[in-house]
Amino acid sequence: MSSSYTRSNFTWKSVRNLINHGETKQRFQTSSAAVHEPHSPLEDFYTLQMSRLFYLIVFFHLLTALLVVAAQYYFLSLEYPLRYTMKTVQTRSAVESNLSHRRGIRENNKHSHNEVSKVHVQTPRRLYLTYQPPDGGWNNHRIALENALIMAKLLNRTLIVHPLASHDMAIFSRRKNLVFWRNLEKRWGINWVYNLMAERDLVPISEVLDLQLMRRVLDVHEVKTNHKKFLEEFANFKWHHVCHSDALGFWVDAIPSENVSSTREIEFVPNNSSRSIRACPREIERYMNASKPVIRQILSELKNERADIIYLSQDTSYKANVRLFHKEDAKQALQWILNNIKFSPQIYQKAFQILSILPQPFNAIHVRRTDHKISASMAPSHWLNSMAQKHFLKISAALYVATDEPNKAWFEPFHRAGYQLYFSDEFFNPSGRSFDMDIKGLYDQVICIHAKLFVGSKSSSFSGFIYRSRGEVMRKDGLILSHMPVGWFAHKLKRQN
Ligand SMILES: Nc1nc2c(ncn2[C@@H]2O[C@H](COP(=O)(O)OP(=O)(O)O)[C@@H](O)[C@H]2O)c(=O)[nH]1
Ligand SMILES: [Mg+2]
Repeated sequence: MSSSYTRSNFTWKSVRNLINHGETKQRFQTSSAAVHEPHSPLEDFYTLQMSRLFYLIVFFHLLTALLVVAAQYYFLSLEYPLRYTMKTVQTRSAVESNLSHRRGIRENNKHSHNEVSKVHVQTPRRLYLTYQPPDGGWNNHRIALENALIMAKLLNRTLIVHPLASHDMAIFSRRKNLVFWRNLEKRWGINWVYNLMAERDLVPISEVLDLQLMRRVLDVHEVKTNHKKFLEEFANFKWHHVCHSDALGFWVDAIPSENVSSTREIEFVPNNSSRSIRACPREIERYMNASKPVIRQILSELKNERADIIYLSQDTSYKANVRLFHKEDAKQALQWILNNIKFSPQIYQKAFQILSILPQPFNAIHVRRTDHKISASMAPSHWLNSMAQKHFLKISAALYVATDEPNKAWFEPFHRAGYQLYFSDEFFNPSGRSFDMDIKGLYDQVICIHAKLFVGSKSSSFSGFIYRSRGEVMRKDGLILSHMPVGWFAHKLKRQN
């Protein structure tokens, strides 16, 4: 038989054909039959090459499969504690004994994992609640923290707080590897940009918020590492993951049994954004045909939970929309937030320095641009009209502009309308770090809070915090309805930053 695979027509396609059509087998049979039939040495040579190629292909397939499994294992370890992975018990003990905040007193670190767990259940210990920080700016993170604070307080658990991530770096990283993040999201849910952020792009939250103040409400434990390291360090604790999407419903502290029927009257506007629909795929599937809103009760669902850490995963905390059943409890929860979520003294100090240089009186605006779809589509006339309606120029021509818009020429129409503009760039020494913009934003917020008049950007949580701190909010029944994540059960629930 003459070889149909000469050197010139030997291609990958021919190899595939060989494998697909079983010709390899034939070829081998042909070669063994050749003991009796004369054949050319060239034919033997090609037969040998083909069989080597075949094994090489099988080897590469196996290697690829192994790599895929290893990659999945790696990404799982980022979302779930390593307890679920193959880390040895010895490694766990080593990690745990390094934690300054470890639970109870352990006499013997050489217990097996099960023995250790038993000791924990019996030992009086600190119970924690924490949240997945959302991929987003600092005020998005603040909202996640505020909701978690209320839930931790209701459950009498220590709140674990996390560093803030550079918004610029998060956007850069997302745009650069969009396909990668989308694939991760499809498989494992959202917020991967935050989870994989390097520590150099994070700021400890104690540098931004006054944790002393927060500790007046509840016990707070601060994490300063990135999220991946945090998950690893707490890996041998017992975790309880909770996932909730505001496409389905919201949280309430507890509904007394005699009031269950009142839930039918509740007005709920589901969040049908693609982000809310992508979050918590299992819950979305589970409650697909359930009547909406799906109301989850914090106390009955979580009060008796014995896990060391309750983890509000994906956007659960950011979009929790916590409602309190009794109006007085809702008022109390609002006070926990209003009185105890404030900037750190060092932020106020620097912001007040800038304030002392500004002409008095002055007005302010917040113009949200860059990645904010709603505000970025608006022209200067939008802000000019709002300012005219509030008679800004009657108070002062001095206008402080808080903005993420890098192109200052965009503000030319404001000059022409008679305003004298001040930007934080004039007062800020950049450090060259990725979060300069965010730090500048904090000073911007304090200054806007202290301006005579203020106009912000619609649907921006950055503006929302300014409005709330200025007391410019919608009120009803002695409660705040806007720019406040928690509220009263009886009020219509429509999310607003
Ligand atoms: N310096 C500065 N940064 C801003 C301003 N507006 C937005 N940013 C940046 O954009 C991020 C805004 O995200 P976030 O605080 O979540 O507010 P939101 O996206 O508007 O709801 C901030 O962390 C800043 O990095 C501003 O007026 N000044
Ligand atoms: Mg944001």
